[in-house]
Amino acid sequence: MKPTITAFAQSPDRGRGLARDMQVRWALEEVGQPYDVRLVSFEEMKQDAHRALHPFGQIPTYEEGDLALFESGAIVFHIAERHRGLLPDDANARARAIAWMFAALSTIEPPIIDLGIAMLMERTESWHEQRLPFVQDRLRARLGALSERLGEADWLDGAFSAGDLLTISVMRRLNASGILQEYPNLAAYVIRGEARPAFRRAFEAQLAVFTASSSA
Ligand code: GTB
Repeated sequence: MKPTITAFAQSPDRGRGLARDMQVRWALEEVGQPYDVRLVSFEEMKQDAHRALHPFGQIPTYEEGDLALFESGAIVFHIAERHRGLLPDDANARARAIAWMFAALSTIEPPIIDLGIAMLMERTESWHEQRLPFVQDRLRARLGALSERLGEADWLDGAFSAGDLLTISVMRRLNASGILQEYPNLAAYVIRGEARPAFRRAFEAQLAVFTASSSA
């Protein structure tokens, strides 16, 4: 059955593919599963019909027959479990790939979000300049460890997996910060992910939504 996902009718990222429908689109493209997209406005997201799908009134959601899911990580995991291509067959390698999925969302992403908050929401605060170096240092500690682990490998643990998909997705939010470039192997890793045909198709699809909405 063809799943339907939700995405911003008007993404604040202006087509840069930073909203989290991007990782769901990417996963669906990797496994070759066609999908429909229902675009929702900020207003619609907070209404009962959407809240029945997503308790927090956000995107993305995923509907497939009787199943309705929220949380991009859970959706990517579901796609990876139901199709071949995003998780290895070997049980131990599969468990490690799942560990990388959790690491992306619960260990790597938080300091990235923290930097985003510091740069976008706290700039005018009197304490911004004092806090920023601590936020940056916490992020550098995380990226340094990840960089060391990745080394010269293409992907985190053998073949490309859902763990790489989520890790690259969360690091893409650093593209404009300059910090990623301090770790050339991580910068190259993100570029390698973005060069995958499935990523390109997903990116173009979300960009088309922005292009259509900005020319309407
Ligand atoms: N943990 C949830 C998940 O992974 O699915 C988080 C979902 C979430 O944060 N959704 C955001 C949302 O619906 C969109 S992706 N926000 C509307 C609301 O809460 O009312 C986060 C996002 C938004 C915008 C940008 N951007 O402009 O760059 C990047 C990421």
